[in-house]
Amino acid sequence: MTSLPAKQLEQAAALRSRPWPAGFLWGSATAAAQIEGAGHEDGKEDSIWDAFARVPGAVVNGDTPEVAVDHYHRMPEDVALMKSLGLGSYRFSTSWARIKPGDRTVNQAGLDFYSRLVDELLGAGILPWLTLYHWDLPQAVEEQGGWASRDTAHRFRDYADTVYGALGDRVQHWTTFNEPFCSSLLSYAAGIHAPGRISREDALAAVHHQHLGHGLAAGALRELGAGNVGITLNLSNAIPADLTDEADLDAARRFDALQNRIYLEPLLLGRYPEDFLHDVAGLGFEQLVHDGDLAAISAPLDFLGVNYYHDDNVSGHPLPEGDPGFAAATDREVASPFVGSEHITFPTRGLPRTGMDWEINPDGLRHLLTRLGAEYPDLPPLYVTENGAAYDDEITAGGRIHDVERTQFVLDHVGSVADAIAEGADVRGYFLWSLLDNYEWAWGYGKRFGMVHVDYETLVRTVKDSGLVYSSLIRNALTGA
Ligand code: IFM
Repeated sequence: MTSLPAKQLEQAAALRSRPWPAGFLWGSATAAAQIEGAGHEDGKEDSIWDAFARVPGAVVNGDTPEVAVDHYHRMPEDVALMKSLGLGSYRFSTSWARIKPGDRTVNQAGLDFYSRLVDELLGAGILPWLTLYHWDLPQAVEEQGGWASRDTAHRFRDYADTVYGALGDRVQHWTTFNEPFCSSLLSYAAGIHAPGRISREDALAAVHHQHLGHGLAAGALRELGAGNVGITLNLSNAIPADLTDEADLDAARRFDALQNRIYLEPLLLGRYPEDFLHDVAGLGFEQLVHDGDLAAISAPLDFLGVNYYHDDNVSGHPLPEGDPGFAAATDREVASPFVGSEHITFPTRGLPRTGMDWEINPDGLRHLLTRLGAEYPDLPPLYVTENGAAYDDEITAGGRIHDVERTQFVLDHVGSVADAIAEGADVRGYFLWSLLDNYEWAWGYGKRFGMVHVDYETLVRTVKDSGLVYSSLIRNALTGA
């Protein structure tokens, strides 16, 4: 700790003394396909990410999730690491393709792995926070239609049932989906995530069928006795580049619908946004929504997970010459197919950026958390289920990783959560993304988000300075020191 910049040490000390609500959860998050490896061991079969990674050019460097960071074999060591960091909770996902390979029969070895993980966590005093779907659909299900098929929602409910049957006696917190924006629009319209489809109709079907899968699975979990069932959304503040420009205002409205409201409104209000339905008229969306679907989708949530990385500065005009744009625009251009000929662009605001080229604006997190409460009166308790930053890390000769920028990112965003709470937002936990460096999807292993560095040759784990600071922060916040 002594080699940390004085300003960061002071900031960490000040954060510890903010009035964190009793029982506030401090955790970290990962996802199965990003860390487990053992891609085809003990009965696991292809997920869409195994298949997508084999498509030439789909993933940077041709990186695959086959080995990842070998968490499947190093799980006890990783849980010991979590314990040493003082984590109160660990958010992980289960792999459908490991538990029900090809969605045919239950693979006991797959279930056993998660059962051992849960036992290990509980033994270490760490609360397990389970996500059922973090993007790794069994490839066989994709070949039968994937999320464009309504049947996949029913299969997902059955898979949820299976996982609950094995772990429901010990896991209290159940998240159905992680970031359906990515697993529908980015995956089926933009083609940049598995399965790599480029079809507006399929993407819209994926949106609704994932909502339906959530509703069916949440209902089944509750019937089986689950007490804490929720979903995690990746939300953003859509900021019109020029508040006086009609085209920018309209682009921000459309972007806000696709990134935020087409998830929030069905879940919290039992309807799809009118303006979105108008924008996609003619693409068959309304025919996908059957009687009873929205009632199932909008059954009360016990919590809403919010993943926040950046805001989006939105314009309805072509980028000015020389403006490289906000790099996330390559993802966000997913919005464009739904809005006719007019483009949505993301002009630079001159803010600092992370290694993903994402803008850094910590106050955006405070703004998002407080405005959700204002816009949705029946909002359930919120948990920040992901927040973090990728940077190029270097190990010093002394074996340390002085990730000053990531440390600053974490301190500033945790401060922003404290500000939101002070303004009345009901936020009950914060999970840093990510515990370990891992497989960053189509960006492969080049983007490191971990508070723990992983040497991809030796798989040795080394806690970075950001991990040391986070650990000190949460230990003291927990004890009120
Ligand atoms: O790595 C991802 C994670 O799987 C989902 N949320 C965003 C992270 C960083 O891109």
